[in-house]
Amino acid sequence: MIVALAGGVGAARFLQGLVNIHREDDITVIVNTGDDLISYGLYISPDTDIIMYTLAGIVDEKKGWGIKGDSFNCLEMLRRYGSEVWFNTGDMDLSTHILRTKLMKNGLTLSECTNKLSKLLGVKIKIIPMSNERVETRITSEKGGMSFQEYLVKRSAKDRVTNITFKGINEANPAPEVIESIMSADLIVVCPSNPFVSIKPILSIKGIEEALIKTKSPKISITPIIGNKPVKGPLDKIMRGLDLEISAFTVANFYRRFIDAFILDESDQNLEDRIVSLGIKVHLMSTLMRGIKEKMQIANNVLRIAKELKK
Ligand code: FO1
Repeated sequence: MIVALAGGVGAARFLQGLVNIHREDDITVIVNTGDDLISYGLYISPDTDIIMYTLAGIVDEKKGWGIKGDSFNCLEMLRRYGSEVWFNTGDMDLSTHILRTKLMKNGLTLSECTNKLSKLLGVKIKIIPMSNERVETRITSEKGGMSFQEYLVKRSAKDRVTNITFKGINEANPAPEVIESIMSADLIVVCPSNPFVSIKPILSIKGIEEALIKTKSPKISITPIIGNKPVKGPLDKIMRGLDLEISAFTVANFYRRFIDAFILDESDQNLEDRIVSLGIKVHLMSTLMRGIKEKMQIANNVLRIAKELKK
């Protein structure tokens, strides 16, 4: 079983390549839910939905989130009613949130809802939210505290981030099967996601990082940064705010407690020695994933490196 730790768009792109070269029913994805929000009473789980829509082949590829061809009539009507609308949920996308919220109200856990929704969309890989308890990523900035989506979407990531916290993290338990899948995995992949807002919440839930350290399987991470630019999202802004060096080295260093190998972009060869000095094997390659061929190539490389690590 391949187990992937995942955020949103970057992870979904890698997984799209992986499902083309490996049996879908042998892949489990543990997804960040710190970005989840409640909007107009609906429970929205953006990273889960991005992965689910991408693997179901219905994602809006250009944006990386939402459903292709979606309309926004409901939001337009809400605006007409004078509501402040900033989180862009399309009409078709809304049906996912309506159904999830209804199922949760009927007593299903977030994992049960995710399982049901992804099955209904024909997704065969197992998608597990990191926890069934609510964890909320909070951004502290010069403008005060806010949720992650307020920071990213409402305020366009323009505020200097001074701290990131995860509300509810100490009370949260790993969702069923999270620890079991990590411990029995043949390979763990840390997807090219934001380490500080997408992967850190997963690692911060009790028992998860310890399981990653303990498990015997090879653990490989793929860089989300090329040069000093993230492939997607506000990672550079967040790192600048936190006074961190904006480079793949910082990412590798952040995962050093458990990863065996790090996939570094070939243009960042100058960082290789520093990462190797952390005790991590480095593999250089092109990491940009535009088309399906590039996504499959990275996935193939990950499987090849895993085999080498097992020797
Ligand atoms: N990202 C945006 O930048 N603007 C949006 O209005 C927005 C809406 C949205 C709706 C549903 C969904 O599943 C994702 C959505 N995203 C939007 C993406 C999301 O905010 C982030 O990309 C992830 O949380 C980070 O992984």
